[in-house]
Amino acid sequence: MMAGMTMDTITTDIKAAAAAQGFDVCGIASVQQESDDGFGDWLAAGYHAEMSWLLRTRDVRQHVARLVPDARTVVVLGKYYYRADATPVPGAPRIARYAWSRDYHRALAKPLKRVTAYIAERLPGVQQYASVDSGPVRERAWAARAGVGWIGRNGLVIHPRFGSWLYLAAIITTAPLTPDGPQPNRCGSCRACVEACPTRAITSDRCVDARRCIAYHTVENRGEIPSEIAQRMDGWVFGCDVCQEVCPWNRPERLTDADIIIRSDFACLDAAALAALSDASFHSLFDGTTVKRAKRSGIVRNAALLPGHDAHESP
Ligand code: B12
Ligand code: SF4
Ligand code: SF4
Repeated sequence: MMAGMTMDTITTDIKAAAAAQGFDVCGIASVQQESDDGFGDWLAAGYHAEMSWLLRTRDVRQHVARLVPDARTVVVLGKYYYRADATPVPGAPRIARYAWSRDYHRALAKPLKRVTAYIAERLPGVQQYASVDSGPVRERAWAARAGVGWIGRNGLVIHPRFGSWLYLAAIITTAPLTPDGPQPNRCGSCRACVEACPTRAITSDRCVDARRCIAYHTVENRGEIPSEIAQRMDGWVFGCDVCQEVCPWNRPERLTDADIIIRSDFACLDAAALAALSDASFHSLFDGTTVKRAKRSGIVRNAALLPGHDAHESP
């Protein structure tokens, strides 16, 4: 470290570097804040459904030091993605807002790498692990500890300005950066998300049972969708935004449009065409987007369940 340079200054510079890379929020948590916040109980209850990778990586998710020995802080970054025009025409199949732009895993990879490199440049010798979504890092819990927002009743991190429309990424680092404090929970007496969830998947405050969640079934479930869920899919073919759309912190009138390019053709998808999607059309429509995660078979299965489609009427 250069003489006279305090950790506060370096922390401020890292936040500026994150902003320069296009991240809308950046908060820092001390690893000392790591605690048992119910993750183990969530797994023990079977709420992870068939996502066995969550069970397999349980230990490392609960102890960041398994990824980076001597880790001192976790830098949490958020990228805002709300766009008013990412709204399907009435009756068209619905794709969740987070999937209307370029796959965020890819879009954020380089900016994240640059912020990680910047930390190493300022503090040579630091050990770090960076991840967007797919690494064994509990991004929401760390975002809350880093003061990026609070965890709402729907389980999502809510930022006072951006609502819950944020992709999250995290850098675990041995750098002893200056931590931010957590934010107060501002859900108050509101229960809009709990009441609006079509499948009653929010079982208690901040706790979502993936076995009942439309986002799980449309994206991660590789088998059959249980009929009690299939009947309540509400037009979703990839993900689900109901518990976000009803949240007062996500009201369109309090939000501005994010500076991202979206797939405006996702506004008028056709259920019958999706249910009959060939391999080639699946690739031309969804390559480069997060929708690829569901695979062609998943999209075809989901679209076939939509109202008005023959498969939906069959017993
Ligand atoms: C598995 C997973 C899912 C699963 C399970 C969802 C779930 N509720 O956990 C499924 C497929 C259903 C899913 C759905 C969605 N997901 Co998801 N998902 C993940 C993933 C990969 C791991 C999450 C996980 O470990 N879950 C297990 C829970 C128990 O643990 P946790 O999230 O670490 O934290 C919980 C505890 O910390 C607890 N908690 C903390 N403090 C306290 C205190 C008390 C007292 C209590 C009781 C609880 C508590 O609350 C947290 C939320 O439940 C993360 C990425 C990542 N690497 O973290 C993305 C992630 C959480 N998902 C994300 C998104 C955007 C979604 C969807 C909105 C996508 C969509 N539109 O369809 C939905 C929302 C569903 C919902 N309401 O949760 C974002 C969230 C962004 C945000 N602003 O919060 C993440 C962070 C991905 C990313 N990098 O941006 N997801
Ligand atoms: S994503 Fe949809 S199904 Fe899942 S908890 Fe939210 S509203 Fe319920
Ligand atoms: S809808 Fe209400 S209870 Fe649910 S997350 Fe938003 S403010 Fe909290």
